Amino acid sequence: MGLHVGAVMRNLLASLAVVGTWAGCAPSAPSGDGDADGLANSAEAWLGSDPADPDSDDDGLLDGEEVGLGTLWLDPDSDDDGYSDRDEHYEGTDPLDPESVIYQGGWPYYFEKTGLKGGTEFAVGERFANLALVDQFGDVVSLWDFYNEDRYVIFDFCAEWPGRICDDLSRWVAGERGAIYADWVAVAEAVDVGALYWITLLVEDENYAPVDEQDVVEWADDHPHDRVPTLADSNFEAISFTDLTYYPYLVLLSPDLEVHTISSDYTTVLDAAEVVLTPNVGIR
Ligand SMILES: [Ca+2]
Ligand SMILES: [Ca+2]
Ligand SMILES: [Ca+2]
Ligand SMILES: [Ca+2]
Repeated sequence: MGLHVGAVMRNLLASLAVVGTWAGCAPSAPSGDGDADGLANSAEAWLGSDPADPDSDDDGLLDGEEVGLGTLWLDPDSDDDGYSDRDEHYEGTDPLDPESVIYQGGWPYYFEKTGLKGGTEFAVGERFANLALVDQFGDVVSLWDFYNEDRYVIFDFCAEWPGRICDDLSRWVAGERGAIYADWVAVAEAVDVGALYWITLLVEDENYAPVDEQDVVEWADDHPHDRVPTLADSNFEAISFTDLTYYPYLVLLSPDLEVHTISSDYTTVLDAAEVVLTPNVGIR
C-alpha cells in the first residue's frame, strides 16, 4: 500500500513540477522551495507537509526524500514496526515493510551512537565498550544501541556451568518469581514494562568453552522474555573488557551507558537498580 501511494505521489509531483514550469519559475530546482527539502511550496500545500520545515515528521529524512522513497512524510515510522524511516533507510531494512526490521527482537536502535565517546576502560563513570554480539535471533547487536534518555541497563554475565545461580537469575527475569528474589520485585517488573533494559551476556557453556550461537538460542528458549536480548560473548570480548572471572556478574549502567555499579556480589547490583528505579516505578 505504501509503495502504491508513493508512486501515485511521485506522478502527482511530476505534474506539479510541470505546472511550476508553466508559471515561469526556475526549472532547475522545485519552484519556491522555501525550506529546501526538495519539494515546491505548492507541492507541500497539496501534500500537507510543512513548507517551512524541511522534515515535517522529524524522522531525519527530508520531506522530498520521503516522497522519493515512498515513505510517509507525516509519520516518522511509516510501517509502525518501531524503527523510524530514517533508521531503516540507513540500515538497509524496508521502511514500508513491518516484517523487515533492524532487530528481530525489537531492541532499541540509536542512530547517533557513532558520535559517542569512550568505551575504552571498565570503571564506574566510564562508558561500556561498544561491542557487537550475536543475539538469539542471529542478529548482530551493537551495545551502544541501548543508549537512551531515562532507562538504566543491567548486563548479566552468565555461564551455563555454574548451575543454579545463573539459571535461577534468568528464570527470575523470565517470570518465575521465586522467593529468593522477592526483595527486587521492582527490578523484574521494570524489565517487564521496558523501564529497565536487562541484557544477558552468555559467555561459557557447561564445558567452560565459549558459547556459540546455538547456545544463546537455547538459553533464550529456556528463559523466555520478549524484552531480554541474550547475547553470545563468543570471543570473550565483553568478559575480557570487564576482567571478570566468575558468574553471575551483574553490571548496572546508567542510561548513557556509563558504568554505575560494579560489585562482586550480584545482589548489591540488584539493590542499586532498585534504588535508581524507585522514582520511575512509582509514577508509571
Ligand atoms: Ca517541508
Ligand atoms: Ca521526514
Ligand atoms: Ca519502520
Ligand atoms: Ca520495516
